[in-house]
Amino acid sequence: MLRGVFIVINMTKGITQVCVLTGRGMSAIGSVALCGDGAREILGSIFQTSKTKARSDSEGMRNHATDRVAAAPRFCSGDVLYGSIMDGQRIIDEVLVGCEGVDLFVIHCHGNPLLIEQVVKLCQAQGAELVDSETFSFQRFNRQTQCTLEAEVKLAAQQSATLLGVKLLNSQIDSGLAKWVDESSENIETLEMQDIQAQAKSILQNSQIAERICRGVRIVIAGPPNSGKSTLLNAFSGRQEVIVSDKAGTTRDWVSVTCKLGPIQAEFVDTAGLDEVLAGKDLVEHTAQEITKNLLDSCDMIVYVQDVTAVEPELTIKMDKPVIVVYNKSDLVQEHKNPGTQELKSKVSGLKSVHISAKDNIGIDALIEALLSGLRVKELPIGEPFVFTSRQRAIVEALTSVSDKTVVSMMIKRLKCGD
Ligand SMILES: Nc1nc2c(ncn2[C@@H]2O[C@H](COP(=O)(O)OP(=O)(O)OP(=O)(O)O)[C@@H](O)[C@H]2O)c(=O)[nH]1
Ligand SMILES: [Mg+2]
Repeated sequence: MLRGVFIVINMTKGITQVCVLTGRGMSAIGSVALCGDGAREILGSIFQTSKTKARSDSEGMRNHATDRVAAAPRFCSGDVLYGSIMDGQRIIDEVLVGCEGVDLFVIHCHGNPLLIEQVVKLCQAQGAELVDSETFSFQRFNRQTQCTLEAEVKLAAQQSATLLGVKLLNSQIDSGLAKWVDESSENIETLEMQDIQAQAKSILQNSQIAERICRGVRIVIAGPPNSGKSTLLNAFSGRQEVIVSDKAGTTRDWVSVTCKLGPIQAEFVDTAGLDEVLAGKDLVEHTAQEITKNLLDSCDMIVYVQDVTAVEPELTIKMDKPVIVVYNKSDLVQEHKNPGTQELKSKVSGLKSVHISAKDNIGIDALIEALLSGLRVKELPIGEPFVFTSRQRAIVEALTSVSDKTVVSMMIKRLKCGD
């Protein structure tokens, strides 16, 4: 990812902000934004154009007092200058600086985090306030759009894990949530309160699906030892990520792999096999099993892997998450001949089940379809309203119970326009 340093001045009147726009860690380029009333002056005190490589008209941009690009009126939106970031007489880095708007500059330096930190510290020493990239981007979008909902869409779209998520989010500006706000506000006099409450509940349901699409899902692979959980994780990832062996209790610590699952992104987590006997063996086994149980509580879906050849299988997990039972090793046995499988089926009737051979890669496509259908990610058409920030969620949650029309009307408007 591109790293960058932006110097931001005047996001808030009189305040100059500096913000690292690019990701953490080593990379080729870093971008730092500087914005606000004092941005041009700060830039003038730390940036010096290169005589050899700057644009031919750069001489006209020099500040005579400092011989640096300062309040040069001709360095304006769309211009890019090549030069050095200076700490006094010491060169910190060779950079490109772009002017992206009135008092908004972006310094593109080299991507070593130590360099980026020095650039930021120089700006801070000149009075700029450091802000995180989320806050910075939101302020920027808010200024551009003058609409809180639209700014929130742009920020969320930047962070979406999938293209489908971006499409769904963008649809909230012209249809989706914005349309729901407009129509509800227009018809507030004639609308029944219970209709608004029901619509708010439906928006919250849509939001759960939208979150899975935009942020991705966590799917925990659980089940008894030796049932083929790690083999299944390897089948999902398409490579040998985890050790597989016929020794029960091979996986102790959890291992996760993030990969594409149809139109969404999924983190598959392989866990230590659930087994009461193993749990009582020693502290390591006991801890491994506790970790598995915690993972089961924090996931979107459970894939419960059962060895189809096992005798008297038992479903040992709580059922408060969507579960798909996977009968693995179907290459070894005919399903109808196995008494254990029948018994498990009766215990978990109502649960979706899929027969696979993780080793031979058979049935994986059917399992993926079952997962997507269990997660309901194909059930949210573009343009359906949903919420995607904690601010919006708090408002819509409140709308499920508030019954005063004046209050409801104000709350609905706040969804789009902010406070
Ligand atoms: N025939 C057959 N063998 C399989 C299949 N899947 C896994 N196995 C074998 O079953 C054994 C256990 O597989 P693992 O993937 O390590 O099982 P696990 O559930 O992760 O086991 P623990 O980590 O000990 O809980 C290995 O010898 C695998 O090669 C399958 O679909 N068919
Ligand atoms: Mg394993």
